[in-house]
Amino acid sequence: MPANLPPVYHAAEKRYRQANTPEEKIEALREMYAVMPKHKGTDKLQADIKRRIAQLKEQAKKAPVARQVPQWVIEKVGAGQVPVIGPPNAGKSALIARVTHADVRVAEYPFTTQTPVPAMMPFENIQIQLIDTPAWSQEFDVGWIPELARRSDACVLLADLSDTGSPEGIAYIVDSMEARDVVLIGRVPDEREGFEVCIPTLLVGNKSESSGAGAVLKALQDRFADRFPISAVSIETGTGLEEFKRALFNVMQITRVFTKQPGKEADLGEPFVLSSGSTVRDLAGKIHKEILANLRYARLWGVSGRFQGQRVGEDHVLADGDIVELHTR
Ligand SMILES: Nc1nc2c(ncn2[C@@H]2O[C@H](COP(=O)(O)OP(=O)(O)OP(=O)(O)O)[C@@H](O)[C@H]2O)c(=O)[nH]1
Ligand SMILES: [Mg+2]
Repeated sequence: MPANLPPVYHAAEKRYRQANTPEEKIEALREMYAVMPKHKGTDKLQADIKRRIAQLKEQAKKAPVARQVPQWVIEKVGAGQVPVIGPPNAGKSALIARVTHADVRVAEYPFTTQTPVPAMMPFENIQIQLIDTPAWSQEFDVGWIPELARRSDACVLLADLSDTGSPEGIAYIVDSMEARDVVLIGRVPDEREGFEVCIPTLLVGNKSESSGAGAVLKALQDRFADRFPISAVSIETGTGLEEFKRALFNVMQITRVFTKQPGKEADLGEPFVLSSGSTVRDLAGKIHKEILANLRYARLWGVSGRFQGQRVGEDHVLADGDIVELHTR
């Protein structure tokens, strides 16, 4: 039976996922419980929420002091936060060094990277915040990487095409994430239930110039093509890097819109970044709550209007590249 959870539930659930302290988590869970419909279809979820609240209360009792912000809580800047995750030596740091201006350590030996390092990758008119992460494999399970991924806007899974063990290495990471309720998936389904969080993910095979790379790429495609979009790059030769950026942008499901004042030229500098499916109302809320409260209608120039200057209501779904003039009371 579908649970038909209301939007307020999903909003509270998002707060739960992004909460940093047990108290914040408990508060969000209580709200989720309060607003959810109580019927047979939600029995399991109700029990699950109660169990989680009880566990968190126990936890809070045991560790009342540790108030430090964990190292994986990195302030989000730009159009989205995207950890680059993968087995040892795949080239995670090399990728970040190549597409951003960050000075990260690249080395032949595994387990070079120890802490998460953020770096901005320019793409067209936006900046995407990539995060370098330590290697993750069966030999070395990095417990906080799922927590980083859970809070992120998208992930890059990086595989080494010169290593025939890559499909196994990637499968290990995907499964370990799922065991922690983080589902990496190419396209996030519209409807979901329970505590799993789905993170849009691009699988990238690196070292495509190495011998045997074709066969490893094929093995990755056979195993993961119905789950993730897959790109191949060679950081060494630069092959595929532009396609990688576009593929990541596509996975992130972003809509970029520009705003304009009545009677003036549009500001085509930095766009507002919204998630796909966002409406005129979402844009107004992102700009200012006063504008949201007094919103009457919008005029559109660009992709999603039927004609230039078309008047649309607040439910109108915006398209990438739209220019929007908001009219308030
Ligand atoms: N042949 C080849 N080697 C590459 C390529 N990209 C990176 N490498 C090499 O792969 C090795 C590992 O690169 P890193 O960027 O340190 O890999 P990492 O995934 O960050 O590794 P850890 O931090 O140890 O997990 C280095 O010797 C790089 O020079 C590539 O496209 N082709
Ligand atoms: Mg590294």
